[in-house]
Amino acid sequence: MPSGNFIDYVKIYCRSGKGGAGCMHLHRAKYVPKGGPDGGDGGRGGHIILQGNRNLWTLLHLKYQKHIMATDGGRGGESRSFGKDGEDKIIEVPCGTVVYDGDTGAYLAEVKEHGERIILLRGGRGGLGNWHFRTATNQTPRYAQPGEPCEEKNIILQLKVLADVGLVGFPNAGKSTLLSVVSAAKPEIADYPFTTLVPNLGIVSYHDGQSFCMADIPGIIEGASEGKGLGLRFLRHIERNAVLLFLVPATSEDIAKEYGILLSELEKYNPQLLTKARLLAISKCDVLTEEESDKLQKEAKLLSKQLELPVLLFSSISGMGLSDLKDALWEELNKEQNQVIEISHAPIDVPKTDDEPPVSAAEDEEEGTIYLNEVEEEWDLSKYKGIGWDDQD
Ligand SMILES: Nc1nc2c(ncn2[C@@H]2O[C@H](COP(=O)(O)OP(=O)(O)OP(=O)(O)O)[C@@H](O)[C@H]2O)c(=O)[nH]1
Ligand SMILES: [Mg+2]
Repeated sequence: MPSGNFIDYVKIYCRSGKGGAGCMHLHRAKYVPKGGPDGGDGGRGGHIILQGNRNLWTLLHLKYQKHIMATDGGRGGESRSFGKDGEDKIIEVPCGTVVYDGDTGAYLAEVKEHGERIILLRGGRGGLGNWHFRTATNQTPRYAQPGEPCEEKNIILQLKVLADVGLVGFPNAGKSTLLSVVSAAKPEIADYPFTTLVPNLGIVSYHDGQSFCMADIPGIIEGASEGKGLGLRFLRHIERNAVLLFLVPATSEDIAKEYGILLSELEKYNPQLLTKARLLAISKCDVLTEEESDKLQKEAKLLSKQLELPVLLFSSISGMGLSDLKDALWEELNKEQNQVIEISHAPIDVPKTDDEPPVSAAEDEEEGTIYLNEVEEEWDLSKYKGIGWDDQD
């Protein structure tokens, strides 16, 4: 996928619909004296709803959508007719989309599954018509409820791709090459750092038609948490992974140190990442001579004890160790304790330099709670004079 099309962050101004006003009306018909109140209720305003869709992989379809507004509820009418409900707006998002408040950066919700619906902003309830307010002592209530106001919010949608295995490594470690040999994905591969600019996903097929999903994310360097390289922006894509596969090339001078740096960058981003199952794989083993290879095998055993995690050797070019690597990943994925991939989402920083301030919807609206008020402007009471409605007993 060209990097311009991988959109994993969008900011949208959303507004639900206002509730329709209830109607103040007194029934009038020939030969029906004192027909009584018959004002209908207003309709509900439309909700803003998020819905998970497994066929979407990015937020590209929302890139140019800066405002999403549901429609308002209709006003109630005479003869107790209800106002029409406002139309809900459904925003389809890929599974794994996290919603934040666009102004404070606070976490709001997460859409995890296909078809899952979250009502992000509720439409205002419609007001009650004056029919509801008839009592024995007030048979001609001349008021109806206004509709509830709408809700509005700037939201940030962030995608955290849902993969089983996430690849973590310095640039040029061979992450994309590994993904390209174990899956059908065709990521860009080159011998310069930061070839991969956006995450790539691939489905790795395993025995008996089973498979798991692997995510290749851009390389991490020391100081990434301070914004070096591509920073930690893409680390969120491994937050939901069950297993993290660290890649360190065989040519590295100090494998343990390189692994340590990667781990500490992850910790700075989100300490919860360290609770995930980890594997260390030493890539590009084809470049080693037989002697070096034997030496590394022994070193790997020591490392495994020292770091308390499985250490494997492989080469994407010669294919050496690939099936052992898949076996090890599959084993980790199927462990009970690795099934739970829940993680709490820390609030995000909201960039200050923002585009135009959102159009304020509530400007013309009364603030505060709903109260009963007299709806007079649209109902000219004088025309009912003399036909019996007003007569107080
Ligand atoms: N000899 C050898 N070279 C490899 C192997 N795997 C990858 N390479 C080479 O290493 C270089 C970097 O590979 P990539 O897969 O692009 O590395 P990456 O980790 O995705 O790098 P970034 O996307 O920049 O983070 C390429 O020139 C590959 O051909 C391997 O197993 N053996
Ligand atoms: Mg790459």
